Amino acid sequence: MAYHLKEDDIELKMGDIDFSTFLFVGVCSIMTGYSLRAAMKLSEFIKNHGEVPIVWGGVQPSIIPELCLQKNYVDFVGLGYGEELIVEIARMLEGEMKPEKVAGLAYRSPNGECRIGEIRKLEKNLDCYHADYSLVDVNDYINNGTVLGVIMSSRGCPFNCAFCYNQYFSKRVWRAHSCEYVMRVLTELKEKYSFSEFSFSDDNFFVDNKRAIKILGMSHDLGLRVCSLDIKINNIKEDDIVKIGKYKVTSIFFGTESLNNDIIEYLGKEQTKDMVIDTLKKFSQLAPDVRVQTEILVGLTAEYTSDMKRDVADGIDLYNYNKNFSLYFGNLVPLPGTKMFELALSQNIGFKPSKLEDYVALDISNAHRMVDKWAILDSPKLDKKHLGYVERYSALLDMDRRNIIGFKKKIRHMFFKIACYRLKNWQFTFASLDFFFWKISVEISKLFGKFSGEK
Ligand code: B12
Ligand code: SF4
Repeated sequence: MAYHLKEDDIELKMGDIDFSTFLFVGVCSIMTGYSLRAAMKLSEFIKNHGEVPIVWGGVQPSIIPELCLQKNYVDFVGLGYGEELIVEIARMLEGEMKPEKVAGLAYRSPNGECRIGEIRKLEKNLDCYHADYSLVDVNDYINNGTVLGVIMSSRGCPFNCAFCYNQYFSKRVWRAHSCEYVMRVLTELKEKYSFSEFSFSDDNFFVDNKRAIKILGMSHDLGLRVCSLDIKINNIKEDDIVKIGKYKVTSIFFGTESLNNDIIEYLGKEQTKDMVIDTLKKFSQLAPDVRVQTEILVGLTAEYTSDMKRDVADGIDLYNYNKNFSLYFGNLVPLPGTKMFELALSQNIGFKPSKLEDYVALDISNAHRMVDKWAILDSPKLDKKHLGYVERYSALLDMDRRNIIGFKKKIRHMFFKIACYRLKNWQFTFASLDFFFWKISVEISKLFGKFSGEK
């Protein structure tokens, strides 16, 4: 049985279940931040409603199993990829195996200490795992004919970005399903559900270009449109861009992170500002209908406020190279297990998560409030507030500027221009007024759309 829960649904959806009939409950895909808070709340709720072993897994518990096992509502932690591990955990709980024999399992010894079994070996052939979509209602993931977040054609990434979980989780090993497997899954889903677009949730879809293009072509032939995929620009060639356009991919995303070449190097990104600009220009020339999305991170460890300001201003200049482009400024969170996390600790300016609750607080939505614990701000109070605005104004930057016809588009464009001005000049006086007027204009646009039929 599988449940996909939101934090507020726990009591409503779990209240009537008799957990004592279960062999165990697995709390899955736990991430740093509010996902962890939900996992804690759910596990505590279940423990209070019946005696059943609770097993945690996902990218966050895998890196801090000791802290997780300090909570009495967590009995076991599965480390790393779980397809085979979960079966062995079930066998262990049925008495067929001892915990110490289960590779990749963290458990409590009889005297309460955390013990971690040996590291599991990675299965190279991903096709031997077949996701059982019948366990969830895929309709829950379909919105206006688009399926989001349920299809992965590969796992891991060979790159070494200093802030990314791949450093410890996949150990930079990239594993891929065959094209035939991906097509089989898509065909099965298409027969059963009504959708015309879908996204790939791969970390890096373009590790093997030939394979990536083949999958895009096959999806296109199947009558499906790929609405988003993540790429790394080092791998992309002109011919790939032409094909991405030809197969009508709606949008691609790549991480820019910074336009300051020293910082890019510090991030281990293996790219340069010129490469970013070149990619934008090429998409504009060779695949103008493909929306190009990217992100610049602010509040990096060892980044001074002046660096941040310059990066944000340079980021706004990227709009000159592609009209079907959108940029997001995200606040960095040093995630456990990454080099960035170690750097944040070594700064010695207050960053020192030591209990599970500290990892809950380490939430992206909270990042600008905590940023002075890892970034070097010239005027901490002001800059923390400004970093919050930087992220909020990002939302106003997302618009297609190829044709600005119609009332709604003109209003949107006006706010786009305001956001560009504010960000480029780091000018946030009376910024909250912009968001107030933005809210009002959204309401007016809705009304206007209702009367004029404009979308
Ligand atoms: C799709 C996705 C999303 C979706 C849906 C998330 C979801 N699954 O609920 C959305 C858009 C909502 C999302 C949001 C966010 N995401 Co996200 N997301 C992903 C993505 C691309 C795929 C996740 C996924 O479903 N994978 C498939 C599952 C099967 O993989 P898995 O969770 O790793 O599970 C495996 C193992 O962990 C293990 N396992 C998992 N559970 C269990 C349980 C047991 C009992 C056992 C034994 C094993 C086990 O077995 C599984 C199979 O091998 C990943 C990157 C990636 N490619 O994995 C990022 C990723 C998980 N997200 C990340 C982040 C940072 C976020 C956000 C904080 C981003 C933001 N700016 O807000 C938010 C937080 C959301 C939240 N709830 O807290 C980070 C997490 C880093 C961290 N340290 O936590 C990742 C790794 C991306 C990255 N490169 O940094 N995300
Ligand atoms: S390219 Fe993307 S997925 Fe790969 S290591 Fe860097 S951030 Fe992670």
